Amino acid sequence: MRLDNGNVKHQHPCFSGEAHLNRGRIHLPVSPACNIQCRFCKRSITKTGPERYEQRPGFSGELLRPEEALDVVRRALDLCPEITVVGIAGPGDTLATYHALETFDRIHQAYPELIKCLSTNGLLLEPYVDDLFRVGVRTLTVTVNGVYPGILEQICSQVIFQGVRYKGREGAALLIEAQKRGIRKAAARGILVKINIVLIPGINRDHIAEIARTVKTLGAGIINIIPLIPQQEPAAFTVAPDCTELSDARETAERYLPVFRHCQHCRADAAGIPGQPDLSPLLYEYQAWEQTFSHG
Ligand code: CLF
Ligand code: SF4
Repeated sequence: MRLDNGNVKHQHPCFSGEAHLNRGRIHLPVSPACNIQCRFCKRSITKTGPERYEQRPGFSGELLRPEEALDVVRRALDLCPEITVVGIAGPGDTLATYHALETFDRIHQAYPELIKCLSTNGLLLEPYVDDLFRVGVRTLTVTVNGVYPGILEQICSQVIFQGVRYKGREGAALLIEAQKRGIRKAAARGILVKINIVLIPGINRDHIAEIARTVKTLGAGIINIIPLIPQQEPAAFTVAPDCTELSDARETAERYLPVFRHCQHCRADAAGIPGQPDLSPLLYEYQAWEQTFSHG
């Protein structure tokens, strides 16, 4: 099957309202580290047994290794032949380490017909667009929670770029500009770009129109608004948006771009048709990630 844009959209459960009912995805949790710190992010890995490891930006731990991924995909396709998409969405940032690119390279050689889908915070997207295209990535998600540094600094506390730590507004500005360059280049390369926005009441609720307008000018094709999954702390992140806030945000974004409304807030190791029983317990030895935040 040749994967042109129309075909990709039609076959992808997260880019088409139709396909989400009958097409599946397998997430490969190969990306251990992150290069920014979102204030709401709490990644953790729990192996069976008493061990428990917290993950923070820059921390690297062993998850699924790129060389193990092909076997997981083979088994997933046996269990669920409706799978059309191989996604890498975490649990850290997918471009903070080389693991996602290496994994896609292996999968693309064995299964060129499967759609490769990457989700990233976008900090390192621009320099990797050509490499991503080469290893078969045709759909991409970038999480854009703010396009003004004064707003994004309330959500993202620091950015680590080329070995230097940037805090507060300086880091936020750097991330915004990197995301813009990356989205523009990816869209121009022919990759379908979805924008995820984590809706955080009190911080970016009134900023949705500006985000949507900005990403549309960069070439993004669809928006997915993800309600914040409330955390214990800090205080600004303890309250999830209610149904009205979510619905208003979607309507606002829809003035600029189509909005995907079937998101299942998948974990980094989700498998199967979204909304149907998750197959990951049959594929992975351990259940690795808490349902805290999805990069999908
Ligand atoms: Fe995975 Fe995300 Fe690709 Fe889909 S999920 S990397 S675009 S293959 Fe889909 Fe899951 Fe929602 Fe994401 S339902 S969290 S939108
Ligand atoms: Fe990194 Fe994603 Fe967590 Fe943000 S939400 S700190 S991008 S892993």
